[in-house]
Amino acid sequence: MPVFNVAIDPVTRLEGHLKVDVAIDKVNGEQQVVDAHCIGTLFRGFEKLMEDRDPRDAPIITSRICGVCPTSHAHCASLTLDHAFGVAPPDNARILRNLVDGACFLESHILHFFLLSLPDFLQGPHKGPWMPGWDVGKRINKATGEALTAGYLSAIETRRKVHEMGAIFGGKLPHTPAYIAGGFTAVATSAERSDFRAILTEVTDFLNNVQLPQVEQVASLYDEYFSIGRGYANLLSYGSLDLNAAGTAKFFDRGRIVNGLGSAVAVDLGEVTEHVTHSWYEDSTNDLHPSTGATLPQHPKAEGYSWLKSPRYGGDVYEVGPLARMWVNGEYTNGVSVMDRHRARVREAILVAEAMDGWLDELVLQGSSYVSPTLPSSGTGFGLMEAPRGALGHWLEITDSRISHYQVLTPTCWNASPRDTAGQPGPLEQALIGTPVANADEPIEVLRVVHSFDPCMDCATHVSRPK
Ligand code: NFE
Repeated sequence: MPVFNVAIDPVTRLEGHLKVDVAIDKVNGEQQVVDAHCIGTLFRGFEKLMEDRDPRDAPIITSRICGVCPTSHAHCASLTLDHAFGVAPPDNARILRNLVDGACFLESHILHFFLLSLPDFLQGPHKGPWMPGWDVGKRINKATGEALTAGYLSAIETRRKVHEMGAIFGGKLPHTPAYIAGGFTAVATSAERSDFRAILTEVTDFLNNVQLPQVEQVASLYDEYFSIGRGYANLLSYGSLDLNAAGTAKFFDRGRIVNGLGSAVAVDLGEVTEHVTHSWYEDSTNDLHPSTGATLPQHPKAEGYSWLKSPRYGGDVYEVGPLARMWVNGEYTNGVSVMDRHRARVREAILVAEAMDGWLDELVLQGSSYVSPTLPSSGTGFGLMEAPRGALGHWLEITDSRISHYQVLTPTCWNASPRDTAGQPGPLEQALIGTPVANADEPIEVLRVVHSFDPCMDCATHVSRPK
């Protein structure tokens, strides 16, 4: 039986540009993916353009990395600056930062299920944006399909409202200017809090009564996807969203799950390094911790096949994202698969929305949310948190009051990474291997696995080669 080599380039319904190469062959009589390569086709380069700039610009510039999680990058950069400047913002800043970050989670998780993933399972109306598409393997009947299509349409409107909610304190969305070193620019009023809560109530209702049941409906109709797309089942969360001024309690805990087993174990941040053996970067920069990491492009390169580096923890491969967070927090431990990622993601959105309602109560109206920091002539800092797609880190070094070094390690760099120096496939590559494929000409099963990770290649890579 011949091996089919299929390149999906670009994979649509994700942010940025991802190419997936899969080899498809029969194993024990079943046609399936036997090998996979994930290729980030663009160079991001933000680390280079951050050099020699005023450190205080970091939240504004890094938020342009992505149009889906700019809030995450602005928040992460603000935490990085607070650390480097040695400044402790007022507690109200923590709450405001969390509320706008929460809005980012909600809009991202609504976008992901309805607009990016649902068309893999549902044949919608025969017009754009549903067509052109692979009209194979769809098993949803007319009545259910109409209900899901109605959910899709209301998701678009709900997502707009979430942006309006985030903009109440964030200034504007998606690229909120409110995150700054030393705090947050907004001072909350009673009217703003009421407006925010009114939208939040509506969105929470949508999550509970539309998105959750519709995710469950799709999961029940495609239940073989509870055993497809497992991968290594190593899960990592940095933890995020401080619940007190000292940062000793977090809404998302920090931890690791090893091989889908047991409860969370500790994270030693020194164990995070980035491999570049199969990435288009100079080998002299291989296996460095992000605090000393370098971004030295080398293209072409004999063993290279992606612009993404390969982050590893203690040399092992880890998946990040909602399933990792929910498992580490003990909120979802059903399994590691395509459908478990979808189910964990919507449950996480509901937990975030419920928590946001409580954070609104904690706001001190008209309270200060900023202290003016002093720009040091030299120093280092880092920020570690959770973006909607998983663990996010920024690392900064300041020399002569300018940025001398900046590194950004995004969630999709973890999930869509290429092989590492030991030859281990990245999380998504490994999850694809073994995926049954009915029709090698239209391997929609591959898309279902890819989309379950909600990749964002904008966050992972950015600038195109001139040629
Ligand atoms: Ni561009 Fe992002 C998130 C970050 S990355 S969407 O969430 O950081 O994978």
